[in-house]
Formats: sequence, structure tokens, C-alpha cells
Amino acid sequence: EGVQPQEYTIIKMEVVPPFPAKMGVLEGKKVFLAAATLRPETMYGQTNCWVLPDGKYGAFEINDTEVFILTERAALNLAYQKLSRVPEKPTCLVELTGNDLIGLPVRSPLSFNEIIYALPMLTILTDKGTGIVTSVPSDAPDDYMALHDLKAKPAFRAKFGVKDEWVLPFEIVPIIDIPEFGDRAAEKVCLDLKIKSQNEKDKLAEAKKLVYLRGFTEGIMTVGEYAGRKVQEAKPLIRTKLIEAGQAIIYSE
Ligand code: A2H
Repeated sequence: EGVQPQEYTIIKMEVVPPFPAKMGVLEGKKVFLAAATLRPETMYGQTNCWVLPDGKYGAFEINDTEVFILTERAALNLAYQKLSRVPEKPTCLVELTGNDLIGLPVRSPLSFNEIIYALPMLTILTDKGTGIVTSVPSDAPDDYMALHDLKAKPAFRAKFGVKDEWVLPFEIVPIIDIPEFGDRAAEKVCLDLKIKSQNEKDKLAEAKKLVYLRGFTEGIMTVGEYAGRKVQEAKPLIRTKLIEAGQAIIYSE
């Protein structure tokens, strides 16, 4: 972790009931996969969300009615940011692994896809954010390659019990236009750099540098309430709206 605190937006992705047997104790509660993002203005373009198959997660009480699924580490940080039912103490209702979460249907704020699914990503770090990541393959090379791996490799889907219908119907949703990069910037840069899979860390780091800098400084929103505005201008406005609507919260670590 860096010296500077990082401020994320946690996106509340509501798990659609009925819950699987292992999550039965959560019946009747509002349960969210809690994803940490630095780019809340990209939420229009979600096609799925990501979990680490071997990652350890828990369902933690945020207040009397709401439960967040995230890492214990994130739950502890939240508890010290006044986001736990018992002050400064996370209470876990059930321990879960990423494998338990794969295939969960969620409704995520702003997403044009009404229902999206939790899918495996192998490069998620458990010491950053919440361990749950939103997937925006139009603008994030990591997301584009991880979705590409699942779409292109039936054996990879089979290994993690991923059903075709959680993956194959979901196409890139263009949301931001970047001069010279177009409105599927992550795909373009991954193709230009001939990246073959989510495991090509060095090439992906290069792709990310290119896309993120240009996207944030020169990108124009093509969808949503702030279509036509610069990404830089839209970001804080969209973030504030999500927070005021109760669909997102601020999280620092
Ligand atoms: B961002 P930083 Cl469209 N492991 O959200 C791996 N990656 C993680 C993570 C974890 N535990 N927690 C969050 N992230 C991702 C959207 C997005 C993001 C777009 C473009 C850029 C971008 C959709 N995915 O990140 O290391 C999340 O992906 C730019 C870096 O703290 C989160 O924001 O700087 C970002 O990495 C946080 O990365």
C-alpha cells in the first residue's frame, strides 16, 4: 500500500434473491457485493463483476438491514469508518469463498445490463479495496482480458463452474470516447499490444497506463446524464449522485 490514503467509491451491487443454500442465513436482508472502484463514472458499462475464486470473503452487517460481502480486511476498515452495525467491530454472518460467489446475479447501479453475474478473475489482490471488482471491459484492460479469457475458453469456464449464459450474452458497452482510441479503448489497446490473456501482467500494466491516462484526461462521456461532458467533470457529479441515492459510499484505506 502507498503512503497516501486511497479513496475509493464502494458500489453497492444488490444480490438478487433467492440466495444459494450457503447464504441461507442472509434471507430477508439486503445483501450487496461491495465493489471498490476509482472510476464510478464508468458504471454504465458494467458487464459482470469479479471475485477471486480462492479469496476469503464474509457477509458483514453494515446496519440492521444491510449486509456487505467483501474481505474481512475491508470490513474492519469500514467498521472504523462508521460502517458496521456494532461500532468498530465487524460482525460476520457467514464466511464465503470466491467460489461461493461465482454465478451470483446482481443489480448494479447505472449498469445498462439489468442483471450481471459474479465471475472469476485470477489477478484480484486481497489486500486492496474490498476484493470485489466491477467489470467495465470497454475501459479497463484487466476487465477486457479477463472477460475475453472466459468467452474464448470453454475449459476455463468449466474449471470454475461458469455457465455460458453468465458470460456469452454480454458484449462491450461503449460509454466513453477517447480521441484516437475510440469508444472501446481497452479492447483497442489490448489488440494493439497483442495481449493474449489476463496473466500478461507487464503488457497489461502498459495497456492500463495508456488507457487510464487518456481516458481520464481526454475522454468524453457518450452515455447517461452527463453525455457530452468530459470524464473529469462527470466523475465527481456521478459519484455524488450515487452516494445521495444510497447506491454507493466512500471508502478509504
Ligand atoms: B477500477 P488502484 Cl473502467 N484487485 O474500476 C485488483 N484490482 C482491483 C482491486 C483488487 N482488489 N480493487 C479494485 N481494483 C481495480 C473500474 C475501472 C478501474 C476502470 C478503469 C480503471 C480502473 C472498473 N474495473 O482502475 O491500484 C478497480 O478497477 C484504474 C487503476 O487502487 C479499481 O478501479 O489504483 C482499481 O483497480 C483500483 O486500482
